[in-house]
Amino acid sequence: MGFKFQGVDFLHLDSCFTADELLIRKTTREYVEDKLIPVIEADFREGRFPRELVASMGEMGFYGANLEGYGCAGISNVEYGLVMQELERGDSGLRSFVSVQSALVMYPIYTFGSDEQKQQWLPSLAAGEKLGCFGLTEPGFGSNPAGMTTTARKCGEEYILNGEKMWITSGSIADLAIIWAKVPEEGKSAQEAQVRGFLVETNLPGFSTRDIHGKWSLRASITSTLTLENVHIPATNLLPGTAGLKSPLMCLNQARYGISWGAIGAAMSCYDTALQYAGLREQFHGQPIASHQLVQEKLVWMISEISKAQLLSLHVGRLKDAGTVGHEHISMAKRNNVAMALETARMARDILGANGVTEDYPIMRHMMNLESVNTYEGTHDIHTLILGQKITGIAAF
Ligand code: TGC
Ligand code: FAD
Repeated sequence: MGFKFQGVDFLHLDSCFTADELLIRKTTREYVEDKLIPVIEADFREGRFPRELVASMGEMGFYGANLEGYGCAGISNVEYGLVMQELERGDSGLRSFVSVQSALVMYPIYTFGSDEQKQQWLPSLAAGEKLGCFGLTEPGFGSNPAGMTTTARKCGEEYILNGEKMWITSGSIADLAIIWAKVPEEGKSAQEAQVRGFLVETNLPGFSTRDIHGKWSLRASITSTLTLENVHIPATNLLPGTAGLKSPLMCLNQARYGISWGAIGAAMSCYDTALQYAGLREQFHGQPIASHQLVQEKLVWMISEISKAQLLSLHVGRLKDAGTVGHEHISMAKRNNVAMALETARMARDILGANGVTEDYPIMRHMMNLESVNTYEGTHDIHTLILGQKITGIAAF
């Protein structure tokens, strides 16, 4: 069941996109329609990541698409955003997989890595031959990663890593983990230890993973705990450009930017489903429910908020392409658009009545996914505080 997606462009925003941007959106939309939509409900129900799509997404050029060289597509940030929008119109889990591979694994290698590290890893990550994960969060440190307890101790020509990372997307299928750890120094306290990033191959002795089961959200995505017990890595696996918490936060900016577009995709799917359903479903006097004022009010709220979110992400994307975006702009887009998408999903579910709670329609799946999206990459409230700090000058964390 379900409806064929019609696209959502109330404000004629397509006139603001270039021909290339529209082409990239079209080909990604067709990919999602062809490859993901037919399998996603079953995969979500079974808690299965559609791994068979990994290679074809590499061929499509989705991984690290807004990076230049090393086999990456080299598209603009707006084009990359449209890819994220279309993927998440299918499912947040697939967008999350591509986000992690691109923004949280390839971006740090591209930005902080040595030439050798880039040559070694980026082409195979771009092709999807190698998979990566990003280990920042720990069991005791989610919103406050500065408190992390994972350490990397320098010992001759090696670092030895110890610690635990939790809630790590793609953890157990990754060939490579980007691990953020504190590097203790002689004569300095643990608090003074600097956070740095490391390339950790997941087949090394002492590295193990355990998948987290029982999620009612992002069921088509793998989430794992990573344990590092005396993992020895060559000193050359340090990402040399990393220096302090700012480095992983720079990676989060890339991922949060993509999420701001992805959330629009999920909202578009919910709105479009509700609109089509409301035109067909009849109640009272043989009239479609779309003829009732209260139903129209919900649809109008949704299309207004989606249109505002589209404008916000497009503008932030243009700023990012111009090199003038601030991380607070990205926080505003992530915070606003995910909250908007969650509310849209809830209203759309309401319009479908009882049918809305079934897997015959994508709405409930999007709603459950968006609960995670609201929490990861900085919770809604953490982004409130980031924005509050920016406008008042006072940190209220
Ligand atoms: P604070 O003292 O504010 O900042 C430390 C240094 O970093 C700078 N900075 C940033 N730089 C770049 N981008 C940003 N977004 C930045 N935010 C801050 C800051 O200027 C400072 O620089 P410097 O030169 O003075 O050293 O740090 P804090 O410890 O007070 O923390 C601030 C806070 C709370 C905003 C930060 O910790 C935070 O964002 N927490 C949320 C954690 C989070 O988002 N985790 C995400 C984990 S990954 C994930 O969820 C993947 S989900 C899968 C998917 O993406 O699909
Ligand atoms: P907490 O930090 O414990 O927050 C709980 C509540 O307290 C929230 O409402 C929060 O807003 C509030 N709160 C916290 N501090 C404050 C404050 N100062 N003021 C007001 N309110 C506050 N992490 C990775 O590193 N890599 C990944 O790949 C990754 N993938 C994920 C995939 C999924 C499906 C999920 C659910 C999470 C993933 N995460 C990942 C972890 C994610 O980034 C964290 O869940 C997130 O940062 C929040 O941390 P927490 O869950 O520990 O919540």
